[in-house]
Amino acid sequence: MIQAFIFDLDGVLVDTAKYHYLAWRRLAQSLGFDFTEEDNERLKGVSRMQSLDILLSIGNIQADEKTRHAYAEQKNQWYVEYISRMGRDEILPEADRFVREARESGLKTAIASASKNTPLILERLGIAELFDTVIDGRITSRAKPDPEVFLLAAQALGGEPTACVVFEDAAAGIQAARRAGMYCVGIGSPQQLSQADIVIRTFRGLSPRQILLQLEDIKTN
Ligand code: B16
Ligand code: MG
Repeated sequence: MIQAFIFDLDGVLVDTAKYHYLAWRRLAQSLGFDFTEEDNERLKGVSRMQSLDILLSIGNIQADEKTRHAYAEQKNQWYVEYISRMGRDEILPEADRFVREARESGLKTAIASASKNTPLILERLGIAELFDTVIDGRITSRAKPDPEVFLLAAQALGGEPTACVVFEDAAAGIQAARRAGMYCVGIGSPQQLSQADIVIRTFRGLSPRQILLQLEDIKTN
């Protein structure tokens, strides 16, 4: 029986990808090259240092360890500037209502995100109290597609991985959920997220019960 819903943050509950993009593009431009929205797609769900390495390879730039950390720090300062101005209106459509309903129906809820800025984002959106536990990039040592973040969330909730459903927008996150032995609902395009058990475009008009029924159908067929 499903006992918990585990939510990725960026791209599932809030669209911070646009702020990551603005900050990465600012860094690229300061280094003398351009960074497109298409390039930014490659960074979704990927850790900060891995994202930097992808960006530097696009600009064909080599940098030593110290310089790489300085670049990442600069990008993060700009990113934090942007997200500090976010408000509740930036919660993705009906995502908070969906989480609230899941809790009311007796499910446990968790955040499992690669972002070290998770506490700031939850505070800006005013949704921290909707989650029993928060596992994020400050705690984990291995990035998605490694299952660590989801396994730690299940452990903190006291549930078996097979009793958890993960909500993810990134292919690497879906892979991580599968490796953790969990069900996975993709948020986005069915073509890009074909490894998920179910793919939805948005939480709009959707109830936790509908998700549970669809997963039940998959199990029995
Ligand atoms: P930060 P998620 C991920 O969050 C983002 O999708 C990814 O673009 C970002 O690089 C990563 O967090 C690290 O974020 O620089 O704030 O620590 O999708 O796992 O919630
Ligand atoms: Mg994400």
